[in-house]
Amino acid sequence: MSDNDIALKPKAKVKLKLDKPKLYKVILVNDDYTPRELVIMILKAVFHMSEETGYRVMMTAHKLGSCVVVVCVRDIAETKAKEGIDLAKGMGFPLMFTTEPEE
Ligand code: TYC
Repeated sequence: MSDNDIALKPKAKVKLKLDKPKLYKVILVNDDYTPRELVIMILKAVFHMSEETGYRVMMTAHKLGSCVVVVCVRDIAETKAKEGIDLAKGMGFPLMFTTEPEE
């Protein structure tokens, strides 16, 4: 090795190990007061569902008591749930969305 040579030491490899984010379910909860059509309208507006998917999700919650709407990261899940609740509330209905961690 001449004097001009620079001994290149291999750089320590930086390996970022990111934990995969925990996922949360947004759950639509049935009630006796919110009109079916309004539930579908909110599912379409907040969760970008088609009329048909909105109808099926609404009817599942109506018959079984609740239905998972979407699974996503916590921040988005909580924001979407709040948007749905607030839209219904603004029209005087008690529609509820909850969030819970996926197993
Ligand atoms: N049960 C309501 C009715 O008969 C409709 C409804 C469905 C409300 C699903 C909430 O999450 C719900 N008008």
